[in-house]
Amino acid sequence: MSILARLALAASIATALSTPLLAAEMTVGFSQIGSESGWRAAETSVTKQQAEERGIDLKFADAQQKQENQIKAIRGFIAQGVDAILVAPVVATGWDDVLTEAKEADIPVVLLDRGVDASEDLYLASVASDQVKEGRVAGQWLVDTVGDKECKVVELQGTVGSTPAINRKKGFEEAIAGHANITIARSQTGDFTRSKGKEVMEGFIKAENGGKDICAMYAHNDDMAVGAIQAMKDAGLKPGSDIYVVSIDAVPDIFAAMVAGEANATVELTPNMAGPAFDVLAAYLKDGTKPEKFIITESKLYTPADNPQGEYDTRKGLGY
Ligand code: GZL
Repeated sequence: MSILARLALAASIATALSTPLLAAEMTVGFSQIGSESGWRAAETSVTKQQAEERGIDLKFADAQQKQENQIKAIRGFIAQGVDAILVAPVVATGWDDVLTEAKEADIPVVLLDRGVDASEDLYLASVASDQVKEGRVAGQWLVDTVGDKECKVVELQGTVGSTPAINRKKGFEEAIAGHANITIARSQTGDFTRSKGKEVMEGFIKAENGGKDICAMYAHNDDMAVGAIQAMKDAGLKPGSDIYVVSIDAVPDIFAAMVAGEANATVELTPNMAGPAFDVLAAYLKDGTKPEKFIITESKLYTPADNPQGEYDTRKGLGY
């Protein structure tokens, strides 16, 4: 081998050794909450597909909605020495210790779709929607729809202590404040699931004169709304007309309900939080590029005027 060839080979070996990780060599641990809703299932499938497209080795852990399982999974990822960790934190509190352990192991963490009550220096970035805005958009739709008509609202809250449940409630209340004709008469958690949403709505209907006194149902996600719609129909009520139905996520089944005249409004939440997360992690691991701390995804209102059949057809194949 000529001297020149040897020099070129040595240079390429030196570069390869000095070049930090590229996305293709990233191993990422993902602590996912569970599969409580259609949206969550879509987020999981989109995350796996985004990882595959980037050649990322994804270690997936489903916590079945239990924070202790998430903490255990994160400790496992740290022990494995992954390059980075994604976490969708089921509730806002109780993360300081495990996030500190990840930081001390020099493993960057990106939060997906929910937030934590912990110091911002314990995670590299958060990819989530503006959940207060989602609640405000839902509330504003109701204000615009009922005008000055008396409207008693029942509310199905998300998982107790989760940032979407806290923030979506806050945003909705902000939107209806100053409209004394719109009041939240009953509010209870349905834990983001269809079955619990149906069960809680059955209780609301019983407590409110067979549902005749209820003007609107606001659910923090579409899955609880779909469960509530079933409860209304079982009670001989017409969801979407006797009782307005407004919720959040924009999953296919809420568009199917709109086509059937049984739902009135939803606020979109993209299931692709992982794409932006992988991008900031690749840049950070490559050369230490620090991303924006909070990457905010869009929140768009959809109603039956927005081609619900087309929206259903488009979304159905996305892993919901
Ligand atoms: C919100 C996300 C919520 C979805 C629900 O960002 O955390 O969790 O709205 C899911 O469908 O259960």
